[in-house]
Amino acid sequence: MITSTKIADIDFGSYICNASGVNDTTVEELTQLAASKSAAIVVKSATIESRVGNPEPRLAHTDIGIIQSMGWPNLGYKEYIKIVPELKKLSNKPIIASVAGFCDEDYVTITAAYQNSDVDLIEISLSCPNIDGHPQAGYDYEKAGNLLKKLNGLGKKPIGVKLPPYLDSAKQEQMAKIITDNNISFVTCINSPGNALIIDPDTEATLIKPREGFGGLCGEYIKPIALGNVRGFYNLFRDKDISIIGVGGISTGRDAFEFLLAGADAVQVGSILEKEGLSCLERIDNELANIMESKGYKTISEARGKLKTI
Ligand code: RRO
Repeated sequence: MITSTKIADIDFGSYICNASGVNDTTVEELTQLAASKSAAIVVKSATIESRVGNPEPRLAHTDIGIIQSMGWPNLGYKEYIKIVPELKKLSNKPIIASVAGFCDEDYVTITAAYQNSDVDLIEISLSCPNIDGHPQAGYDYEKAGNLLKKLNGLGKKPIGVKLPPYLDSAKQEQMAKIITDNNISFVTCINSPGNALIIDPDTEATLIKPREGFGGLCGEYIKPIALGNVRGFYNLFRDKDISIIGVGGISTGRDAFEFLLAGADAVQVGSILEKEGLSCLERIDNELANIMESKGYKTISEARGKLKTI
């Protein structure tokens, strides 16, 4: 496949996979992902215990995206580890586990368990925006550095970090240093910008119930911020062996190609997957392949990062 790629030296058969949190929470959804054209199976961020998440309505669509405050609904890491061998029987796609937690000990326990499981890559979420009293570690450099130090050396599987958006290049540089100091193999950026608020002027109300309507913003709203973050890390990691997964507002092959030019090794899709269903994975990958062919690019690495400035 012209769109095949690698993340942390692991082969991905195509460029597009699901974003954590979409169609990846229940056993049924993960089984569907295994049968889909997703390049990988990204599993919902797991906590120590299962969680039902925030009260509904907790996700709402607008014309250009989504606001959500899911609140970490998940089956708990042990359930995910149990079903991984089954998923591996159904497909040979890489499996990306996502780790969440309320304290460093949670992260250590879950990461160590995933290191001893059949997953292929482990993504540490430093960026869930929707839990009251649980600030995002991606904005607390000391906390993030200490945590990543503890996760280093728990096993041989590549560790990545899922990052919040940085709106200041100095802040991004600080995080890049923590990443390079701690043996991190890939970054996934960006998680939903938090504390967004969408108001319906007709009803004079918020669109979602939890946290008085505040939530994570997804979809077209955030694409330029995601692209800026991908490009920023691409520039900061030019001489490093760190892969970049882009996520934020990708719904067409054209969007994916923009992320490729910015420097993404692969991309994840969330809002469009929520809206269109699993068929979008193949559609976007085919659209990307057509654009690459029409421009004479034969591989992802030929086009990666080739953004021109004017
Ligand atoms: O479940 C969520 O509310 C959630 C998570 Br864990 C995350 O990482 N990002 C997000 O926007 N929502």
